[in-house]
Amino acid sequence: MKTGTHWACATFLLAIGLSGVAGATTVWDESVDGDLSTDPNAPTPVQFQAGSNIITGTMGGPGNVGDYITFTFGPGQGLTGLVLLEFASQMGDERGFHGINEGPTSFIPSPATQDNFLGGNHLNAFEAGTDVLPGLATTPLVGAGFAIPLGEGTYSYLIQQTASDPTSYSLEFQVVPVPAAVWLFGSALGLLGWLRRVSGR
Ligand SMILES: [Ca+2]
Repeated sequence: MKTGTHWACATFLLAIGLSGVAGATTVWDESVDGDLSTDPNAPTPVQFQAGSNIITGTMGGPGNVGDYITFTFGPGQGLTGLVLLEFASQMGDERGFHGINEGPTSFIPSPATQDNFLGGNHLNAFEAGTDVLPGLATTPLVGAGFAIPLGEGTYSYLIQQTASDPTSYSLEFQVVPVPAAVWLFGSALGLLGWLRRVSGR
């Protein structure tokens, strides 16, 4: 009976570990899920979960200057990182723009709308592999900036390339893992109990 319990616990811990490794969730992939909205008045709603949320798409081509999404964080949720995984232009313009604002709708960036953004910044190909959220939050090109994590509320995000240069991109939204932390705490307690039982034999 004890051995069975240990196996169950070990399997449980393995599952937790695997879920940690496989924690990146593809939230939207335009090649699978269709084009994201190009309309600032109607961003595509996406559901973020605790952990890594990946969005992959293309913008910058004719009729697709920018992609717009909107998302909501509940209590205890927030954005802690935004990693640019990929930024690949077809014609060599390696600088785009991205921005975040409060509310379920967004704006076409312009001198008239720039103050509506919490933060907006250039997004460069050379930033691939880095977290671009701190730049957006603390040294934005437009907007007053914001604190990290970006907490409870509804927000919209846009990524754009105004040059007619189709650019594929991939972004990883890192959401405060409150439930995951609870799970880890629980599994740590489980591990402790398991070690005690093992060492006590
Ligand atoms: Ca698109």
